[in-house]
Amino acid sequence: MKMIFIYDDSMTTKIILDCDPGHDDAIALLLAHGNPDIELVAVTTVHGNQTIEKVTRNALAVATVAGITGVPFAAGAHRPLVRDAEVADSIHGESGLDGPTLPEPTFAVDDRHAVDLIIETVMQNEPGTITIVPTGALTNIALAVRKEPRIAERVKEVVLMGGGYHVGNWSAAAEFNIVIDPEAAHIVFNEKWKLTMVGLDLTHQALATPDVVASIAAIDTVPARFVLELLEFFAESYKDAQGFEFPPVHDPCAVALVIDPSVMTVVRVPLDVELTGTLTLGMTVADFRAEAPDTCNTWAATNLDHAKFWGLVVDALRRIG
Ligand code: PIR
Ligand code: CA
Repeated sequence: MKMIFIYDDSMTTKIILDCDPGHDDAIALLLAHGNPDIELVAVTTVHGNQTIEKVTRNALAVATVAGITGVPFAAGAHRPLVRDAEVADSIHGESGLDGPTLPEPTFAVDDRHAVDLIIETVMQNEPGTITIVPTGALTNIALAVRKEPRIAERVKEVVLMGGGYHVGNWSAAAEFNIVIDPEAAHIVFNEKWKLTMVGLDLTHQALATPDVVASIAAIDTVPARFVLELLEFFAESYKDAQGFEFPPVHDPCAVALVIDPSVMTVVRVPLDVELTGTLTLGMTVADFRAEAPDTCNTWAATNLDHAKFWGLVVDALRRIG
C-alpha cells in the first residue's frame, strides 16, 4: 500500500515580528526562525534602540547570520507619533547591536513601508491566522491599525514585549518601548484585538545566567557564537547601567509565549497606558482590583518557567545549526 504523508502545519503560528534590533530583538528573531512551530511571515523594523537606518541594517545582518531567506524585511517609522526620537545607546551601543562583528547583509530591504507590509500580510492571510509580535516601540502597529482598521479583528492576537505593571526601566514607572511612543502604545492597548503584554515583570525573570551561557557555548556554531557575543555585551551594559548581575533578555519572551503558552503564566487584566502623568508618562496601568470581565481583551504575563524558556532558545539555535 502506498502511503502518502501530508505535512500538517496546522500547529505552526504565522507571526509578523516588528522589532528594533537590539541585542534581545536579535535573539527573538533567531528564536522565531529556529523554532519549527513558528512561521516567520514578515519582519518589520521601527525606530527605538537605535535609528531606523541602524536597526534595519542590524535586522538584515542577523538574518544573514541565521540564514533567513524568503521572508520580507521592511523598514518602518523613523520616529514616534508625537514626541522626539530617543535611542537606547546606553544599553545597545552606537550601532544598536554592539559586540559581534556584523556581516554584510546578503539581501536587501523590501520596497514597501513596514506599515503597508503589516497591513498586506494580515489582509492577505486567512482571518485569525496572523499573530503580531512587537518587540519595539508601537509606532508601526498604531499607524497600521489607523490606516487599515480591519486588521484589528483579522489578526489572531498581538503578543508584545513592553510595559510592566510593577516596574519601569526608562523611568521609575515606565518601560522603554512604551514610554518612547506612549501615544502609539495607547492606540495599540485600546484596540479590540486580544493583546498580551509580556512586560518587565516577566522579562526580568529571563536572565541569561551562567548555565544558560554555557549551554549556548556548547552549541559551537556561528549563530550560537554570535548570540554569545551579544549576551556578553548586553551583560556589561546591564551591569553598568542598571546593576544587574545577569542581563534580562526581554524580546524572545514574547516569541516564546506564542510557541508554547505553558512557558509563562498570563492573567486577564484591564490594561491602559498613561499619557498625562508627570511622573508616570508611559506607565502601563493594570487594574487588579477585581476579576477581569469576559469583555476584557488584555492579558499580562506574570511568571516565567526559566528552564523551559531557555530550552526553547537553545533548541532553536541547535536547529539553525
Ligand atoms: C532594553 C531595551 C531598551 C532599554 C533598556 N534599558 C533595555 C529594549 C529591548 O530591546 C526591549 O525590547 C525593551 N526595549 C526593554 O525595555
Ligand atoms: Ca526591542
